[in-house]
Amino acid sequence: MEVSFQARPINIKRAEYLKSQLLKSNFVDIVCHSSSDEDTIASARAMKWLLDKNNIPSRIISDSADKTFNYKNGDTLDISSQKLPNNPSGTVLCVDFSEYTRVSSELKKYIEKAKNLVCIDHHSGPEPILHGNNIYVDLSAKSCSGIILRFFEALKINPPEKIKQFLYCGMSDDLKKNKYLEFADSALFPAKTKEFMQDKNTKYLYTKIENELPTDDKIEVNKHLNILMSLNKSEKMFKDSLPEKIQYNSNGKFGYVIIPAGDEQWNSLGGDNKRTSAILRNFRLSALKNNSNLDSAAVFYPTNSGYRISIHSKGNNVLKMFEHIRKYFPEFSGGGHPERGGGGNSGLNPQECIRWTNSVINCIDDFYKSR
Ligand SMILES: [Mn+2]
Repeated sequence: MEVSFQARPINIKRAEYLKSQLLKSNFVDIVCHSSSDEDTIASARAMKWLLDKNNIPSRIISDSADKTFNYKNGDTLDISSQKLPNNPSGTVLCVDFSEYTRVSSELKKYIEKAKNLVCIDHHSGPEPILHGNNIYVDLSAKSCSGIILRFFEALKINPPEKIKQFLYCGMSDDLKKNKYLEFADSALFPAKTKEFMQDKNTKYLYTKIENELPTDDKIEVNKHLNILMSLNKSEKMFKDSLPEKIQYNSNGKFGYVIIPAGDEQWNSLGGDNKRTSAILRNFRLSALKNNSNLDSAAVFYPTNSGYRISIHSKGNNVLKMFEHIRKYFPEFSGGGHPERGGGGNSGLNPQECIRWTNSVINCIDDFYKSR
């Protein structure tokens, strides 16, 4: 048996082998990676459906699954890893990850004790969970949901509409992260990029599931993924208020908005969460797009544990900027990518937040003065 499991049409023997590994046990723990995203959750739900169909009890385990995944009312995850028993009673199936750095140390210990292990994934990493026939990794696949679709296809299994909708959601979200799909603020359907059109397997699979799903199902998923399209009245007001609050450094290269600790509007929106961070990200990107003199745009805002800056830079200066800040302000912790990043501080009182913010702003101003 070959090790690799392609998102291309799957050899029936390989698919049957995987299925037999899952069905031979009397219980399956389906494990998602930490910071569970749509793809790992959709993959887990589709596999749980298959196990249910074959009368094998199972449950979905996640270190950290946001409740926002439940765009279908009443559809919740089975269990969190905090409630785990000491030992897995049957098979452990890892979806959308296949190495230990993707889970907490508690979950790692749990997985290590499994009598039978299966992994389905499209990533590779430094600490593989297993080697051999039971690990199916296809690095060419753009989502684990896509691999699961191929798996069902090989076995001639036609999942119900609800499962297809989950898989469509998992695929769309990973394709968005890969820049294969682009969501415009107000469009009901994402645009397909050149990269998407050139990837034969992705194009085939995504088009297939698109054709099989009713329009309403697809719109529901897209609204869920495209947060800016489904803003409520107060979220919209907040979004519209941000450009008015922008301040600039001395040469206008750096634009920023400060949301003070204890800000009422911010707190009424639930503080730092998936929805507010989508709004802040949109503000930074539009500010950069609309002002050609601006090199970077940032927001300072309170989080659950402290205070934070999130920043985007057109000239890919984020990491250089952070390095510069640390020269004068060594306790600043920040990281990310050249084009976007963030840094934060925990346990500050409001007075300290102001001081922290001013220090960061002064350092960034100094960074731009020298350029
Ligand atoms: Mn994935």
